[in-house]
Amino acid sequence: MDAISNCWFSEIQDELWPGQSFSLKVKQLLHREKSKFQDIQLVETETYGRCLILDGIIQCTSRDEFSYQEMISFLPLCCHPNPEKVLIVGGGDGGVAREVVKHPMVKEVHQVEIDDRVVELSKKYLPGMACGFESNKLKLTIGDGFDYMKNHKNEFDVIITDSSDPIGPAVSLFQENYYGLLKNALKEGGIVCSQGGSFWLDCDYVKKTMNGCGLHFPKVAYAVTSVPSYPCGHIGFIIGSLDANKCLQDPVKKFDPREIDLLNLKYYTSQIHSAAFSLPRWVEKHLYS
Ligand code: SPM
Repeated sequence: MDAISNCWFSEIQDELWPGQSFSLKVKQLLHREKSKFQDIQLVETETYGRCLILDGIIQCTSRDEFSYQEMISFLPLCCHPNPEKVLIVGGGDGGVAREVVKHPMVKEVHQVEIDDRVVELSKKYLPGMACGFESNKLKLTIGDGFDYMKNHKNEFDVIITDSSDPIGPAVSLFQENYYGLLKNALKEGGIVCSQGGSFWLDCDYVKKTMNGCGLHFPKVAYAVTSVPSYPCGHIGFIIGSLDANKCLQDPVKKFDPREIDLLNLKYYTSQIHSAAFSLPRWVEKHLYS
């Protein structure tokens, strides 16, 4: 946890990525505290801008955060024919909210985040992400995602789970019963998208999570994006649809280059959407056979 030494922060996590560690050179520790839920650090780095670290794990850096936030948002939104009402679980830095509110069909966004300190510190130190909280489409609730969903049935078109990694309390967001709750909170034809881990780190865990999702959703797929500040330089998303005939690889909403510019998207395009589902042969076999 105290991984800043000689101006380098090293992301050491022996359970999730044993024997490897990504490091960033730190210019300044901006803030550190222990909230009710976790250890929170904000650092200014030499080459990745500002970085949010929770319990010793990098959540986002201002240099590459858009590739994660755009993809976890636009992959499910563009698969849905009319994503009017969206729920975000987690996402305390505001980056996913920033992306979701951009979508022209989205009318209402609800977000439930457990740690108000992550929200407040992101407003102070990560304004480029926390601007998502300023939208008048957004209603933020501080609370537990599980409890929230127990009280919301048949309400949402799309639910995005922007969680930290499956260690400690976040483990529950990768389990089969969580997908059961998600299903109940969705309207007919609804779509979910969750942080789904990396196939390089633990392909069995990705498959296990997809199988859990598959017990409740007739269509499940895994897509990837490139994030240099995450271990192995990439991360995946697990996407589930209640529409058994949905082809998740083909976006129903396609943006032309002019719209992509207007939406200020830097990573997501309709071509990237489809490409994200193309996996190396061994991964494809492992996950789908
Ligand atoms: N809004 C950004 C929050 C990021 N949530 C995901 C963080 C994952 C960090 N670890 C990546 C490890 C890959 N398995």
